[in-house]
Amino acid sequence: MSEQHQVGEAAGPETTEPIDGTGSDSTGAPVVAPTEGDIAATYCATLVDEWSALGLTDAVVCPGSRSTPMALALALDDRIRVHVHHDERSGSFMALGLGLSSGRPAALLCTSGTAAAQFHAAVVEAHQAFVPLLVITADRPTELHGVGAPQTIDQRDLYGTAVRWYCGPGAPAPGGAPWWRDLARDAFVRTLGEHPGPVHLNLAFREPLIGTAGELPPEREPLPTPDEGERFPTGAQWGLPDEELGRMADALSGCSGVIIAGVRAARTAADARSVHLLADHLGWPVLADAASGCRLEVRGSITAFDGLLRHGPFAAANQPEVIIRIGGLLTSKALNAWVAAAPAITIGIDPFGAVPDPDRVLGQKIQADVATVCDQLRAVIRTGARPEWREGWVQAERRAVDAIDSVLNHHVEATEPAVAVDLFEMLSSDGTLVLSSSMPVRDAEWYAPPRAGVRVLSNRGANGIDGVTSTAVGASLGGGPTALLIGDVAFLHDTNGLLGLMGRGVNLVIVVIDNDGGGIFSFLPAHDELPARRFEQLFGTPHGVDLLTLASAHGIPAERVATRTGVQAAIAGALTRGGPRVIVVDTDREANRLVHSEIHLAIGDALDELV
Ligand SMILES: Cc1ncc(C[n+]2csc(CCOP(=O)(O)OP(=O)(O)O)c2C)c(N)n1
Ligand SMILES: [Mg+2]
Repeated sequence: MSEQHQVGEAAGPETTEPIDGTGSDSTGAPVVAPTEGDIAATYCATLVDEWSALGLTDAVVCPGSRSTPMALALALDDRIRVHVHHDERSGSFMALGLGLSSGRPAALLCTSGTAAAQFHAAVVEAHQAFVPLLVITADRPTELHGVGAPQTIDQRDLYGTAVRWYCGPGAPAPGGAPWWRDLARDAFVRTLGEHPGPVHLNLAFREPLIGTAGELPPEREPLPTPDEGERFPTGAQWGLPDEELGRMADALSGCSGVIIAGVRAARTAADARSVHLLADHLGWPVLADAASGCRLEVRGSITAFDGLLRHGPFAAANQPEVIIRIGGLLTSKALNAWVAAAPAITIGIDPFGAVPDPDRVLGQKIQADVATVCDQLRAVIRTGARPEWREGWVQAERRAVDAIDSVLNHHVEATEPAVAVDLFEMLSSDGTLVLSSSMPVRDAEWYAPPRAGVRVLSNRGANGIDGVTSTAVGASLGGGPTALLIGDVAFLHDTNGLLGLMGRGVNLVIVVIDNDGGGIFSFLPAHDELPARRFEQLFGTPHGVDLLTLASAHGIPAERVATRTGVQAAIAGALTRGGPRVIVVDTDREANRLVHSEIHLAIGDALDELV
């Protein structure tokens, strides 16, 4: 439940002020009492000062009047980079992207009214994906509620259960000053708690909204800051207690098993190393999502698991006795069905205690630090699987990867899987790749090569196709080359993500797969069961929008390509030139369905030869 917190109005004034707002000091000189604007300016400067001290570096500010005191305070603090965004929905996803890539909350500010409601989708994503986010909505003071004041809605608990904390402290009054820094700390620290996520401060301001900040309340003892290089909140820092470790070691010892690494399974390179060291020790393969941090170029790292497990004989012949799942859910239905049907002990490990389990297959959920548990298990387990167990997976992986390559190499035209593969291969190893929901995330999961160092991000908390461009823009604000792989519908959903992009000083290559609609639906039963016209109307949803013109309207250089070499040249050029660029890749939904079938068949044939 959200808490209410009164630090402003509830606290009486510290000093008595004359009614007319004037008085005199001890020397008899006239003293002008602070206006509401001055109080708000001091209050906001205090919150911002405290947040800066705690490590806030970025704020996304959406224009509006009621938020003036906070907008000015953020802009006046040299330690904070202010990113202005016209559109609250895109702006909120930009703040989400900042938090997703840095592991630190960005501040997100808007005026009162429906502007605040526009943040909701990003707040939900931040909630479900454990992304820290400091949401600040401006509001009218209490006396303007319920009387039809313009641009006034009920903003209390606006985001419901999606926030870690809600606080509506009322309009500031000088008497509350001793608690202003506490309010700032409470909000900031809660974004980074055991379960990082969004916090909502609903700050009321009275007119006048512009004033001069006075002396700030004294600073507090600094809080410990996270270790240098710790990019993400790490959740649980502990491992398994001895007794549980013993039980788990017994269960794993001598068994043939797999580790399935989903999104953000490894939050650091050390996590990934520990996962692979344990897998090596046990003689198990690691089935690693492209966004897991565990897809490394090492023996036993399996990338083509979707294709392998679509092949019935392989899936049946390679039943594990134990499955360890780390990180988010994978999109591969073949993999998830194989896990659900496996007569295996299935254990989930997650530092936030949040391993997704929609099929209810987990026999045990462990909230612990991934690297610590892996290291502990490696130290106590003596016997691994038979060597043939992992060898079977390694051989099959090699065959499957060759099969994928050879199918893709036969296509001169741009194919969607090849675009994913090429983008992964071409991005420099200090780069960040953002994947949109729908086919981009799947093509990357199923076909992307291992790329150590490349950071892969996507909105997998709620799997929306909204705010994806803005998420990538937010991620790119952290510096370093960033690429986005996105479908045309998702791109259209967030064209306002392009607002102001040329002025944001980022290196962002946006690769739009333009199949004129929702390509993913061609893989669903509706594609075969509905008349073609009905399918196109409700699922295919062609739009015919010229995406190049759209990019040009924002002054963003853009080009359209239709061949694989064209795609490669465009990506190479964009990465070399830097800055924002849109590359629109022409594909066809029906052809995409066929190329995926071609790949599955080729993998099947390659595996048949193995037996
Ligand atoms: C906000 C939101 N609306 C709708 C959906 C449902 N949805 C999932 S994929 C998709 C189509 C996406 O099309 P596109 O981005 O072009 O990718 P493609 O399927 O062509 O790969 C839709 C509408 C969603 N996930 N999120
Ligand atoms: Mg599409």
